Amino acid sequence: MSTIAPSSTRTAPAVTWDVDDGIATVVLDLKSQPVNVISRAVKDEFLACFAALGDDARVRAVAFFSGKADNFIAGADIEEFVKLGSAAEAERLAADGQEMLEGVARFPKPIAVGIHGACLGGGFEFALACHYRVATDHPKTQIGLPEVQLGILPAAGGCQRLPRLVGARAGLDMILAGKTERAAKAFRLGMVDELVPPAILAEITLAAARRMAGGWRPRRKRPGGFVGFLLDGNPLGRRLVFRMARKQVLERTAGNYPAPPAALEAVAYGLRHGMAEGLRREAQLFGQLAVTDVSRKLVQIFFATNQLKKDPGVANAPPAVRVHRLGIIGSGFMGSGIAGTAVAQAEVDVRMKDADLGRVAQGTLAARAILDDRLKRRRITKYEYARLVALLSGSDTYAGFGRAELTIEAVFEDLAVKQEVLREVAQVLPQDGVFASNTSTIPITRIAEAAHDPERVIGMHFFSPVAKMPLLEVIPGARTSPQTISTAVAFGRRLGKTVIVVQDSPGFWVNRILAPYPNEVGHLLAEGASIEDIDSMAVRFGFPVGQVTLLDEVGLDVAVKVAGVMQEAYGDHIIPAPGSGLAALVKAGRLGRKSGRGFYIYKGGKKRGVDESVYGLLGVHPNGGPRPAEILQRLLLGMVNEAARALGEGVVRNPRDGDIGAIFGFGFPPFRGGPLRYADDLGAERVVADLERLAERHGVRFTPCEVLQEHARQGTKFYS
Ligand code: T1G
Repeated sequence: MSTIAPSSTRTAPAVTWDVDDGIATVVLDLKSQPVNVISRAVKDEFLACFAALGDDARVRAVAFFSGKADNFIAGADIEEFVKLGSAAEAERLAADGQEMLEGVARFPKPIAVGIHGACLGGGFEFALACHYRVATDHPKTQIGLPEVQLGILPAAGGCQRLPRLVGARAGLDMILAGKTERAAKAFRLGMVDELVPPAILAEITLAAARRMAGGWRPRRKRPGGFVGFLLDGNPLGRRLVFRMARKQVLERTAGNYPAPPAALEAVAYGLRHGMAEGLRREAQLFGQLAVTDVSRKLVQIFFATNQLKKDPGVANAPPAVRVHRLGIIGSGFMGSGIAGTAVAQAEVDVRMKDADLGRVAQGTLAARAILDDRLKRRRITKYEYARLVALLSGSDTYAGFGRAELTIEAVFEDLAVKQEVLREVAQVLPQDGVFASNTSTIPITRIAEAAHDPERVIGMHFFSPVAKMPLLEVIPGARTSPQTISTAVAFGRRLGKTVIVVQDSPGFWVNRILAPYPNEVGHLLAEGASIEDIDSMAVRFGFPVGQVTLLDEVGLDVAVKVAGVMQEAYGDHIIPAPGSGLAALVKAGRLGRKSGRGFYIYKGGKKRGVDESVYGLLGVHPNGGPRPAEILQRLLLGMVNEAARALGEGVVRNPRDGDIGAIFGFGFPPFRGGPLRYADDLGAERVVADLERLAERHGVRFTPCEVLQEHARQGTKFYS
């Protein structure tokens, strides 16, 4: 086995190789890290290795593999590029990476690469520079260029090589959304040449290297056939493709994310002016993006979610109980959503229960719909679909709940009903079975009063729709045991959720910091603001939808319920606007999207315009109201103030959890980093001054909380 002396910081070399019968087998295994990444040091080892192989007359071809069990290469080392001090330095880093891969692409001996596990960013760009790609047909094998999700673009040739391999449209579809694909789809798109079971990856890759050593070269058919030729294959067609892509990108990013338009520019420029010019433009654009605040914020979110992935949720956490069977009580919208997600993500046995078999059947169908959707989008095979569907069962009794390590209730939002369910199921739950409530407003400690052993009662607050919303709030009650916490957190993570542990106080974290937001909508409408103005300001700030639209999505009846709990708990500063407010709409049967009418009209599942008659029902008149800038300030600073106040009370353990909760819970714009990072960017002094000005004009609901005042006094930040 040959190696290159590793850099001073590492003892073991990352790149090793052997030569056998003319084929050099190269293995990358960064022993110091759980995943392979391409750092400067690894790049140096690559360069030295390929130089040695180039000079080695025994070598006629190369087969490249990762030495990691489930990871190929996770890309360039993100830790390195966040330390970049200038656009020029970043551009240099990209150009160096391009140069290395140009060396691979032009290597005088053919290189076949065997891919198993995550092959992302610079890792896939390396594979694209190689001459033949074999990938394993395995769930762990994810292939793509996710760079725009970090606020940058693929800068080691990805914007040039991928569109040339799979066509401009398919390449842009991957790059502009930062998609990663399962190996089967990557094969269908032409991103890899062969799809094999993991057991024969080495054999097939070596065979390909031998074939190429003998002069064989892969003949890849033109991607996309005739349409591909019409649109991807000529400048006129491509001009149309780029124009449409530019339109979609601007619609999706609302101009808040510079990376996708820049990536489009890098792809278009390269296809117009050739590979070399394309690479130069790519490096230049990467340099500009890598030092932006947007990229820094998105990278902070990447590392924050990674830290949360490893956080058991409680200090000195006892090992979590592994859940093999999940019990679900209440097969309505939330219950069936949890059931379907549990089968699809965690592949556990799910037993549903509801008052009658009719409801159970409906719930089972709704849960199965999550699997249907994955089958339709080819995320699972027919065989996997059949196997997963078989994991779902239901009944109108608690039969089967005796083997459920975890049971989650999602019944009607009422304390007495939930306590009754707890008493019933407690009679059949296994010795160390955990009971979790999906309540969004009722204190867990209150629910647990109905339990013989409240240590095993916890809150698991999912967001709707469960299969799509990434956040899970885990809420320990006053007597919940550490093992119950670690069990709930671990299971939440198996569902693919980002889990934050929050305090058992009204509204928990997400509904708590959201509370001032809909409340302020009431005040703004009463002062003559229009629904359009309120929603458009929020979207321009970066929210996926406006607050009024969000109320219609959540359901006005649910919003009234949550608002009631918030006003009761925090009446000193959550002060509703005069008049009947949302209750009048609910009384008129307007529940939002689910009833076809709320603030907006919904037809055929689509949102139509504002329902003007809603103003009459609310007793308000949209006659101009506050200036747009003030609308936004009042919506945002109310939330920032509540987030700071709740953090001060320990509702979340740290600002990281708070910001991740806001971003994943209700779409606080990721490029702003979350309400607490946003407050840091504004500066506590300015936030306090703005709040004091608003309090003078609009009342105590804007009185800056003590936490913010202290930061303003000390000149400190939430993130030190
Ligand atoms: N750089 C640095 N550290 C990384 C890393 C990376 N690219 N990827 C993962 N890590 C760390 C991570 O922080 C964690 O650290 C540990 O590895 C295990 O990760 C030129 C410039 C690969 C799917 O965006 O999506 O290439 O917490 O817990 O759940 O165009 O990590 O243990 O200290 O997430 O199995 C583009 C990012 C880079 C992929 C594995 N690449 N990584 O998930 O493990 S930009 C990405 C992931 C680029 C080029 C550009 C996931 C994963 P710690 P983990 P996992």
